[in-house]
Amino acid sequence: MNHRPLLSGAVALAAGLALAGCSDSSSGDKAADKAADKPELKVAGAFMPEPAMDTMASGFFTVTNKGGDDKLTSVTSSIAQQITLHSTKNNAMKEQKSFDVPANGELDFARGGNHLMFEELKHKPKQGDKVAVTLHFEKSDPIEVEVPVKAATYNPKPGKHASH
Ligand SMILES: [Cu+2]
Repeated sequence: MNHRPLLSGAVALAAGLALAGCSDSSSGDKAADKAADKPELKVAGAFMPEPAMDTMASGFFTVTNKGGDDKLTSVTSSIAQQITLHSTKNNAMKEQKSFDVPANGELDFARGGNHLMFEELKHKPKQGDKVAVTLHFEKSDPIEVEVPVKAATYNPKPGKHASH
């Protein structure tokens, strides 16, 4: 129950409208919604390193889950034309269609690992800015996150650092 200020709500609404044409998942049957397995998601530690390029930026965060399993299916923001989900393995990035948010577990995005790729930026974010981003899940309602833009080298989890 983390209520966001009105502004990000408006942004999310706009993003939702823009996306409406892409969604064909209105056929979800509520009966399959087992109450006991309901995911309980929380997003923390979000940040975007100030991008070096005008067109592309990356983003990181952690989703913790105190309930049943879920899936991160897409991410939207009014700042970018497209946001893709990437994993990194052996220093090679790979685009993913979705990421599992395991039951009673977490989905971690960190430098050198999973990351968001903001493509075709509408403007270049600067350190100190906040970027409104909406995370979309298979089961849970979308979660809005105000992602702070940090220094280009910012890394809160240096232990996981790898070149990227
Ligand atoms: Cu990438």
